[in-house]
Amino acid sequence: MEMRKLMLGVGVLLAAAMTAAQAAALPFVVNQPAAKTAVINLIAGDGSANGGMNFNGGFKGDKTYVIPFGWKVIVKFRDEGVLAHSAIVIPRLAKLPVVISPSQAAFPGAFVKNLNQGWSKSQGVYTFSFTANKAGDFYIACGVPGHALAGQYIDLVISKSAKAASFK
Ligand SMILES: [Cu+2]
Repeated sequence: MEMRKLMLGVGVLLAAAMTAAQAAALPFVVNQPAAKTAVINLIAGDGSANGGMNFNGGFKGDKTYVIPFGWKVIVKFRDEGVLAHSAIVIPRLAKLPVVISPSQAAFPGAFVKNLNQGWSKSQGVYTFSFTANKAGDFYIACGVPGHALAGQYIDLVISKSAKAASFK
């Protein structure tokens, strides 16, 4: 009986360790060309870059997602940081506002629920999707007040010439 409990405990620990390792190894983008779909793993607070105010370690537009025009984009957002964060796709603004509202989304539904409050690590993954039916340059920005202004945004390019989605 005790041995059985111990074995169960070890199993739970192994499962937890595997989940953490899998999260660390998540690809930032997965192409599904036959379905013209890109699955994006968008991780807020991924390491200490910009005081944790980053996506996939990028900030102030120093990293870029490229998506082929017309593809469906499925964004799997998670927060690995200490602070609550969120995300919204917005047009590239010359000056980022302190507060971003869901009505500023460049595509219908292209934002994390509780945009201004944010989404914490304990809430797990939040998935949203949109169709990249406008070519051009956009930002993926955090919607928690002040975060985008502090640099928590990366670039998103919707390209008529790209054949696959990428992140770099
Ligand atoms: Cu944030």
